[in-house]
Amino acid sequence: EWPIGDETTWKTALDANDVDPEDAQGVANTVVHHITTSLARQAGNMDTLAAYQATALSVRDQLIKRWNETTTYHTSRAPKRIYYLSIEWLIGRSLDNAVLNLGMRNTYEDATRKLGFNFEDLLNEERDAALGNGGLGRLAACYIDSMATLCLPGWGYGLRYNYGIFKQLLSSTGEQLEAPDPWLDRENPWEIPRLDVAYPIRFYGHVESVPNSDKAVWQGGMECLAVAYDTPIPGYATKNCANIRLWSAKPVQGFDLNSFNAGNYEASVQASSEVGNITQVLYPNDNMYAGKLLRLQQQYLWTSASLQDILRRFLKLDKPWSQLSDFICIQMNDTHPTIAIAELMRILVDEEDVPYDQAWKITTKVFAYTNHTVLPEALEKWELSLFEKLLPRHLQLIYRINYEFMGQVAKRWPNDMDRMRRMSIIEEGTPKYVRMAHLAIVGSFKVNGVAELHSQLLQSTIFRDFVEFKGRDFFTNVTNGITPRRWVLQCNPELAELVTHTLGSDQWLTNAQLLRNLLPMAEDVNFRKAWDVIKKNNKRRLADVLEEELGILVNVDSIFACQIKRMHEYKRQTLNIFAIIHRYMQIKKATPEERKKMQPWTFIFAGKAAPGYYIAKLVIRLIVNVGKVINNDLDIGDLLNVCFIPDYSVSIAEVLIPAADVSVQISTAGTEASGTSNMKLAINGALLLGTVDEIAEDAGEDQCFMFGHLADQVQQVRFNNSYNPIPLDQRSPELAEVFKYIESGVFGDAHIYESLTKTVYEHDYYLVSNDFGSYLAAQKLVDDVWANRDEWTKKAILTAFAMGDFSSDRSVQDYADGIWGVESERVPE
Ligand code: GL4
Repeated sequence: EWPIGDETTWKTALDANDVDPEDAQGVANTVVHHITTSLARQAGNMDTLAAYQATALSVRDQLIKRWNETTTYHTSRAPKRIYYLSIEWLIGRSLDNAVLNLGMRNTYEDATRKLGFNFEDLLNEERDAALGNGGLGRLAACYIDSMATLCLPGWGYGLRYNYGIFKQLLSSTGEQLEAPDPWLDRENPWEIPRLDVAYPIRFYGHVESVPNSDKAVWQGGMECLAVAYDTPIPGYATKNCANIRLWSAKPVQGFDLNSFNAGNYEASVQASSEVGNITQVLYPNDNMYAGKLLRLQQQYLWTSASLQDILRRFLKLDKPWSQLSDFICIQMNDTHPTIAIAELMRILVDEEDVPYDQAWKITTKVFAYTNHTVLPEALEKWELSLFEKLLPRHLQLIYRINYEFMGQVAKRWPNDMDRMRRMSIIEEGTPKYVRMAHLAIVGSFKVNGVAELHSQLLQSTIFRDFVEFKGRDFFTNVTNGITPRRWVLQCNPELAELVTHTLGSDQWLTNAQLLRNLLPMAEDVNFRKAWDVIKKNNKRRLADVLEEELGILVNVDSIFACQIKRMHEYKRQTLNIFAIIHRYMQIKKATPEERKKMQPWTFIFAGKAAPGYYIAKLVIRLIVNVGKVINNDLDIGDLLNVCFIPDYSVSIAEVLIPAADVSVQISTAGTEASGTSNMKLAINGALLLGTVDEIAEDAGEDQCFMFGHLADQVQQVRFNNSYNPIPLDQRSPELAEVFKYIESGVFGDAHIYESLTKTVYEHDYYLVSNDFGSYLAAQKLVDDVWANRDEWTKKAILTAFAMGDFSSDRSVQDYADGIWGVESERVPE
């Protein structure tokens, strides 16, 4: 039944907004509509930025329509919903991705050409939405794409930072400089402000208990609002459209009326500036915990607002609290939203009058937690005094949760004080800490790691006690994945076309396992030729960028070896740059005859270092300065180039990844939870040069160049390095030579790098010296295969088409089946 007004008028108006996806004139009409109305511009007063904005607004209209249909459909069906809470969303650009997913890429290209613009130019006007650091944030972006494509009733929740990850600049001496990323300075066409969707959030204050009840009253302190901004995320080949709801902090009142009336104007606006800080900037740490109050404020604002929003939707269903977990599941992307467990308890107990025990039963059926790292320095633990100041009621609830939990542990293992101390949510000591991972495990119904090896390590190391307590089934694995839409179709259109043409359909884009059917094409000469042409085109495109942006001329017939990821000691960019220096030394020593037999390489690095991470920044400096020497050494011809591309981003990755021949994945075994750049590189035909990880298993070890100590050997070697050290020239004579070369001052003042080489000379925690020889040997194998180009191409094809398992559609389906218990709800055509 039509809800309001005249049905015919409504429906005619709705139909009038429809655009035929094939109709370029129709699309042009909508673009011009936005040019003249939304932008208040005219044909004579246009530039590519305005054309981009109008095009984006036209696409956004399409998205909103689908968004509306999806929400209406899901509301009517009332299915179980999944909410994905991630403090980072590393989306990148949206225009190309949106028109591809809508199946309107060609129509938009036509329409904008007819209006006098080149579509590629428009795409380049868009700024990246860079609300993330690296793998963790990009994973969330891939997952929401898959949730939309699989038609799952799901939303993402995050924070609308005014500043995304910093812009990385390089000084003339190769040092990283950080500049802000004011990505919202230009209007963001991809977001829909929902100023009416705002929830109150409290910080600080005090708690009064309510006699004879579990309840308490939390009051006073500072109150602010979390305001919603929605980003619609279209699925591929479906009308379904998911949503990322991002919260922005806003003062409750613009200013404090009392101070204002008292004539103190400055004080009257002060409160609003403290609140405004909360969603100002993304913390730029990856795999590194910082412990800042503002970060805890971010976490609480985001999780509290998200929960209030989720519960409001649930309450409309008019179901009892006991059925909460039949209708919602909340996936916590790492421990950042863990405070949600205490917040749900607070809402149920204090506000909804649910008795404590019942509330705990309800709560522990709702949450699931994904762990993304075993690095101890990345595990969140809040200083108790800071926590208590900001969230006094939550600390009380955590004490009670821990009390009951410790009681269970004591019952199972009487008098095992050491076990209790290890497992407690509160870390005793001076100072005391709240361990967020422990709270996440105790409050969840399922915990998962992100790769086979990582999940095993979790269970045998940091969560070992919890495995004994909860049982094996409580822990599971969901291997990470990447979306083939952005990471093949969008970034490598020629390869996508070859695949679609050869398979006779584009179904591989939603069923990546179909790629396996192309494995036999490795033996097909014509296919290999077509493959090589595409790779060469992509390499040329990248070479042009390197020339334009960095002034470095590279040899497009060289091996393009990419190490593109955050700068971190465990990822061992050091190993790579030291090996490059070694290679350079070999070339310098070689006779002209010997040089003729050497294979040419171009090493490409990109990645940011956390601003406070001194050693990681030093590594950048070394890479840049080594590059300067090598790239300007005319004597070595084009046998070797080294490029550091500044300000790595999703958009830069889209150019780099299709051009790579070799994917450099050389973290110390067992430290990288589940690399995802390796998946993107492999599916675009780069061969893996790396330490153990599961891509090797899947692609078949034959296709990869593996090296280095295995995860189960690392502890012992590490122990020896620290306690029974042998001098570096015995551990690795080659590396000792490289260090001497650095110390001779070839790459600038040697003492600059002392603190870096010292980490290897001394404890070498990451086994750089122990793996150096075998890394060189693995590169030698790469040389040999490259010498036989046909064999190379075969391996590349076999690698790429074995990647079906690493589609994020597979990952998300695993979550849906194994953890969330949600089902596809496709909007009818
Ligand atoms: C990370 C892991 O380091 C990375 O291997 C993984 O791909 C990613 C997503 O699961 O999560 N953990 C942290 S912390 N940052 C990451 O990127």
